[in-house]
Amino acid sequence: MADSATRTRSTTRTARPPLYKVLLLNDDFTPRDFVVRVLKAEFRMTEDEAYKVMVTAHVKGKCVVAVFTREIAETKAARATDMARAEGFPLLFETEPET
Ligand code: TYC
Repeated sequence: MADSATRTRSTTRTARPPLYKVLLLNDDFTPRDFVVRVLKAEFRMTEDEAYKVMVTAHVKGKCVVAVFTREIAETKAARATDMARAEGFPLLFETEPET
């Protein structure tokens, strides 16, 4: 068969992995500054990005922080939540599959 001819693939392309959202949940106790600090540290956000996400969660109850593959989303959510526990704050990050 000539190089330019069309041929049927003998293998299937690898599917893209499913993606998971990391959600920031509001609470009445964690200081705003601390939420911003955690977002900057764990999700590499700028001050402005982190502030906007914090205010959205504060007003609406929750906010999508970022989207990753499952293991990365779960690890980052756990690390961010642990940072808050270490300081005695109830701040919570959750993961949820993207539909
Ligand atoms: N609601 C908190 C306060 O008024 C601040 C806050 C914002 C906490 C966002 C959590 O995800 C959060 N101190």
